[in-house]
Amino acid sequence: MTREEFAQLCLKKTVILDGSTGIELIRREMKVTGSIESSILDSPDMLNELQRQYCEAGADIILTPTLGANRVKLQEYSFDGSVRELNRELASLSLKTASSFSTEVFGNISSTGRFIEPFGDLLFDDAVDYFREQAEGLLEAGVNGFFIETMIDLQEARAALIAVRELCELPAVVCLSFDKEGYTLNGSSPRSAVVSLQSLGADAVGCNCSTGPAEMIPIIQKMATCTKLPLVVKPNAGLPSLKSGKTVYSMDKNEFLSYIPNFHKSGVSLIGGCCGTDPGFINDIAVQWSNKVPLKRESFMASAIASHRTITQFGAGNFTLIGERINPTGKKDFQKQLREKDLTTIEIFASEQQEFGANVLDVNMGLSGIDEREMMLKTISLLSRISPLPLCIDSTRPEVIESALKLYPGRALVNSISGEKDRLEITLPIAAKYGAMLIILPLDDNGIPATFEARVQVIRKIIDEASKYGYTTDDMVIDGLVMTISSDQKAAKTTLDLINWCADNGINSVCGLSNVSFGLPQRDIVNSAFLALGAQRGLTSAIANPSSERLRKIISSINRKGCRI
Ligand code: THG
Repeated sequence: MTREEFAQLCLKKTVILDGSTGIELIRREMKVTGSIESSILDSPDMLNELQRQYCEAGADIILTPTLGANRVKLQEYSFDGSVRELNRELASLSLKTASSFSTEVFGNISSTGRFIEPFGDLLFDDAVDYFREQAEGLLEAGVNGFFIETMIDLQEARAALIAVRELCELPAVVCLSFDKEGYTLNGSSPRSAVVSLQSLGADAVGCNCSTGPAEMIPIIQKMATCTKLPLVVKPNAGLPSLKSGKTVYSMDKNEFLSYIPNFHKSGVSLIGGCCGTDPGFINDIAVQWSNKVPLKRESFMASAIASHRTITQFGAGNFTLIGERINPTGKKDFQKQLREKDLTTIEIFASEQQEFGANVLDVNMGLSGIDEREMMLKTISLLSRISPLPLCIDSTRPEVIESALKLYPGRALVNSISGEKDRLEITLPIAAKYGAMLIILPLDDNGIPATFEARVQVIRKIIDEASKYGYTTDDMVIDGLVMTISSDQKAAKTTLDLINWCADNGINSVCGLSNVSFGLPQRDIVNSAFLALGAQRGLTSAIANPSSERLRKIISSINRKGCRI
């Protein structure tokens, strides 16, 4: 099944998924020794019987019984065989059963049970390797797509999706598990999750397990506001309890079914069940919903970046303030600290800038005599844990950007892509792989074009190049390239004209506001005056120092009036 075919299917009908596999097999008294996955290999007939029932019930997609078939989980059961082979064999069983039906088989990937850096000690690269190994086995069997689910950590979901995308262009669905309050175990929000996963190339996003259907409705509604992707729900049949030594789920299929109209209204396209559901549930869902066309979702939030907790949207009438301070340029004490790998000031800059209303934090670790990559990673790791604000990764070095984007548990803004050859050939594909949003600098290997027209030409070329990786102008913020006014007054006018051009073309714009006043006294006044001029031309964001009260007042007046004063 191609990604396009999957997208079409999700538009055409409510896609019916299967219900519980492992739990249902245990309820049917499958003999378990070691992991459920290896036990299934010993009872292939029981799996065949269950999956045949799901296909007969009307499931459009069933999942391979490989939920825990990753190296880390299997090691808990002292599994010493080949992870790839186990996945291939299990997937082959499902594919064989489904071959008599028009049902697709998606390879199921789930949590390792460990937390990944920056939230835990499992290295991100190692996690990607474990998921790649599993996905390779599933692919060898010939699965039609992937279903990454029950993820309690956005970072782990990212790792699994990146592994799948490194291997193939098959459809990939990603579901996380949220608690009653609507966050994953380590605090990822539904909006952050979908913004991040959409940018990494997921084909559908949603939630499964953990709670019953009632708690999933507000989560899905939040997701629907900021993704254009099809939405998925796979609730548990209520909450589990122990009855005479057996785990039972509180909800019967009629009660479960009573929530589905609400899911439909909230924009869900794919429905199945998780723990406690069985072919009877899926049969009734299919009978009532299979022929219903999912709701058309018209608008969604474009131009959003995300930390693992919150999102920031560029444009849409709000001015975005990117705090400039985590940058050693011109700060002697901070430079000394960075040379000693001391992050105290970074922590202070992060919280001060947030208090002063920053919506994003720029992080620049460009300083001679330090390991820029190491310090960038330390900073991202710290900020991901202590600050809710999304990050703007400010570096000229592709290897720094690559490591930073990999580690960042969200969708970052890359600062920046220009028309220079190495930026287009090296940095742009890296940014695309990790789904970053881009700051576009209108300069190329010949330097900064002097005229407005020549700058627009460079921008058009970069937009063209980026579109080859699936980028649209919604994923870009164009930099007006502010220079100090003390050396060239004409340059400021070119910058303003470019901002105007962005506004006329509906593209977001940014400027490094403090550049304008380098070498001048009373910098705050000059910066503020230039912000007002930019706002008048439709500027939608600035990299600036949020501690200036004058600046903040101008921003609040922009926000009151819409983007153009
Ligand atoms: N465009 C893009 N990114 C950028 C810039 C840009 N990143 C860097 C820079 N320009 C924007 N950031 C800063 C950060 C600090 C200063 C200026 C621009 C600055 N620092 C004071 C100094 O050097 O004297 C120190 C002030 C302090 O102590 O806070 O001026 O244009 N895409």
